[in-house]
Parts: sequence; structure tokens; C-alpha cells
Amino acid sequence: MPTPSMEDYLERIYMLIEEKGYARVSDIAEALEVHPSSVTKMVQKLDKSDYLVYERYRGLILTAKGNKIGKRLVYRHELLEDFMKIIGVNEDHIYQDVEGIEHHISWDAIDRIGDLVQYFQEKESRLETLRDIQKRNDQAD
Ligand SMILES: [Mn+2]
Repeated sequence: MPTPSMEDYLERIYMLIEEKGYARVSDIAEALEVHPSSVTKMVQKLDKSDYLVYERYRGLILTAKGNKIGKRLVYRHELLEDFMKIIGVNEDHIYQDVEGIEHHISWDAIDRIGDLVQYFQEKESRLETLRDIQKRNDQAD
């Protein structure tokens, strides 16, 4: 199992490869706001754990294992953002909230949150009912 820090890297590397077709150490460093030497260290660790293959001058590629987990990590992040939006969390803190919880929640909980997101997406009136409750609660404060 990857550590939270490894998860952040795998998630970001997967996204970079999706968007640009490759992930350079400098791009990863910029995206994660860390020093390139930290990226190199982590990339070597991920290589050792068979999540990717790293060659100093040729860049890196995800292995099948790295690609599979990267995809799931990006899905998890996006699902949690959708969930936060649905429950009405202020857009200004959604990203930070998701970054804070994504590594500390079981895949079982993720699946159940997926059901709940689907529940609200399948019928617009369900979201309206939730918003009505929230309006009432806000007025009561
Ligand atoms: Mn994330």
C-alpha cells in the first residue's frame, strides 16, 4: 500500500501523463510545490515499489500497477470533490478539504459515497430537497 505522500505523487503523475502525455520531475515539483530533489527521491522510491520506471534522462512511465492505482486516486479525488459540492461545502475550501481527507478514508467509504453522489445525481429534486433543509438550518442560526 502506498503512503499518503506516495499517493499524492502517483495521483499527480497520473494526471500529468493524462494531460500532457508525460510527467517530468520539474512538472511534478511545480504541481506539488516541492523541491525537485524531493521529487527525484520519491520517484526512486516509487520505482523501487514497482509503481513506475524512472530513467534519469528519459523520464518516467507508470507500470500497470502504478497506472491502475493512479487512476483510482484521481477518481477518488474527483468523487470527493463532487460529494463536497453536493453537500453544499463552500467551493473555496473544497480542494483543501479533499486533500485533507482523501488519504484517510477507506475504499469501502469511497464506494458508499459514490452511491450517495449517484443518488443525488439521478434525480435533481433530491438536491433541491437538501438545499431546502440547508436554507431552513441557515435561517435558524
Ligand atoms: Mn488529491
